[in-house]
Amino acid sequence: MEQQHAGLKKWVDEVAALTKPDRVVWCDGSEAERDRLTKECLATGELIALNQEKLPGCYLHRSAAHDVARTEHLTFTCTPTQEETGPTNNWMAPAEARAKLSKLYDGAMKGRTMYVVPFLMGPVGSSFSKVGVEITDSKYVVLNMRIMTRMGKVAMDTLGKGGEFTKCLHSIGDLSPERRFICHFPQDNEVWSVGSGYGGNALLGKKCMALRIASYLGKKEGWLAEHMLILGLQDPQGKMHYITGAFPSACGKTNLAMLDPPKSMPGWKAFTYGDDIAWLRPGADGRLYAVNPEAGFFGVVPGTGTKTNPAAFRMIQKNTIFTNVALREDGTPWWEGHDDPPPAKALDWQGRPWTPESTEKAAHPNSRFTTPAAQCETIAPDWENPNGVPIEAMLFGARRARVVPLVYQSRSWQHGTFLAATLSSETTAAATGKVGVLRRDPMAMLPFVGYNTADYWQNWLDVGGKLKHPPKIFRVNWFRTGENGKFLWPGFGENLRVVKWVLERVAGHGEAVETAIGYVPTKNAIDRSGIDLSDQALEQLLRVDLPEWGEAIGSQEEFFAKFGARLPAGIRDEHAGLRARVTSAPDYNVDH
Ligand code: GTP
Ligand code: SPV
Ligand code: MN
Repeated sequence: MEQQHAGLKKWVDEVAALTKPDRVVWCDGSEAERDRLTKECLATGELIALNQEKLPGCYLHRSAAHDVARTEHLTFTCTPTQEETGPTNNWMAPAEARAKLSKLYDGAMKGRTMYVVPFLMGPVGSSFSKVGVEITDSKYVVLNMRIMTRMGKVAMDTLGKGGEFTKCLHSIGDLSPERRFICHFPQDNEVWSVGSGYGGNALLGKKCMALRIASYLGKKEGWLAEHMLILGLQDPQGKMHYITGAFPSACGKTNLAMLDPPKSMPGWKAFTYGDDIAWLRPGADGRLYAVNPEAGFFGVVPGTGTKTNPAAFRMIQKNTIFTNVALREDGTPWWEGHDDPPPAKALDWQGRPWTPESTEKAAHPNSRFTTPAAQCETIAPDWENPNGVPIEAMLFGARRARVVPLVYQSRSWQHGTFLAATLSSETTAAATGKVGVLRRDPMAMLPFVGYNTADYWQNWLDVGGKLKHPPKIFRVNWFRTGENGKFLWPGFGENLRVVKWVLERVAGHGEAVETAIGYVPTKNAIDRSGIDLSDQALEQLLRVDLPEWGEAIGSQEEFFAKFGARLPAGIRDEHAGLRARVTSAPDYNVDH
């Protein structure tokens, strides 16, 4: 490919001088290039061919056993001052980070090929879109980036001779967590990652650029980069509605994005726009418009079956890279939650013999598929619309076994921003660390805000201030459990019942009671036709337990205190307002 961009060429030369690869290859994104790299990966064992008759174009990758999820404790924001990074991110001084990582990059690509991967985040020709260039020594990363982004020539054409781009430098290094760092330099529009080949640590267009760097650019330029799915819904009258959903990792974005309307709700149709990231900008008409910057899905495999997510299950039968799933004797993959029962014999995600008697899981809980968005049967016909789609409602969801009702509506954009800022969830396998621990995860962005989260909240308030028709903001919780520890709500396609109420509220009807925390649906407002959900279960799902909320307010206060004077007044006011409403509610002490 012709290298016309002097700044890009200079950077590539500098990196090559430091990392000392045997050769440098500029990627054009062509099918021939994909086929060549795939062949090389098959030869080295980086990829294992799956049964090509049953699953054309599908391959398995087994990662290093200790490199299977994002490593948040090794992820840093490198702003000139620690104050700019804030209390919820790890900070490293830029000079220190550059010195430390330069040592790790020095000679790291000896004997290897260095790939230069230009990529475009966002639709071609869209004012939302941004160019990045990833330099990597991993063919697996190149093949994944080719699916997840618009890669190669199209990005170079968009970049032109002098365009801006995010510099994304990646080397797998020796894969040791001791020498693993994912560093962001927002002021320099740059990411340096070393020591991991896993998804969010290595596919730098995704979390590193499209969330951490983009959230910083959004602050500067007046827009939002969010960890959100984008879903279009056609109602039985034929009208289209657009919503987003922000849920922490492994909390249901891909599933909701490919929602399968239940048979008992005829006339509804769902269209997928995005499953993980949304870039949102105020439009000239005062509405908020969303585009999906990605071109593929990097989805959680376990739990994907025709009963839960049929569109995803069918989507991953071709042109898919599977990472860390189990392998059956006939060369097809298997995982917990697959349509087929557990195989009598298989190789687990590390390639070790596995039988149903094994105590360990066959697939890693954070095993993933990488698949082109275009081959999803629910993909919206206009998913690459350069103008994006106007958002009516935003859902914030998380795993909460207790306290948080199935759904409630905030009172305003400011209250909704507060509600999102206080989101908390039980941790999952998508990041290393203990699973099931409750933590605050504002906007589902805790690990992805690229600067001080207090300033990020101010940007939310500022962007909302520019909107004549701001989206309505809702909290949802598919994960509330009953006394037996089982989920009370059927979830998956049935989540449409909640979304239906959300859209009714947006339209100005939809019955609700005003509570201290916001508007909660009346029991009759949730459509239960065709499902077996008792009055009692629904009451439990919708219950607002004020003493429990009293405790939550205390924990919110502790969280907000970390931000000191930087906490926006709008957030402080909403917190005080909630406290006043909860403690003055007539039945506050009833359960004490
Ligand atoms: P990331 O890709 O990590 O950002 O995850 P995600 O938010 O896209 O989550 P995903 O849709 O992949 O779901 C993660 C897990 O939650 C899967 O095991 C799903 O089966 C499960 N899940 C998703 N939706 C629901 C639901 O409505 N109810 C229940 N009980 N489980 C769900
Ligand atoms: C997530 O963890 O939210 C993901 C997977 O979507 S990763 O790309 O690793 O961030
Ligand atoms: Mn995600």
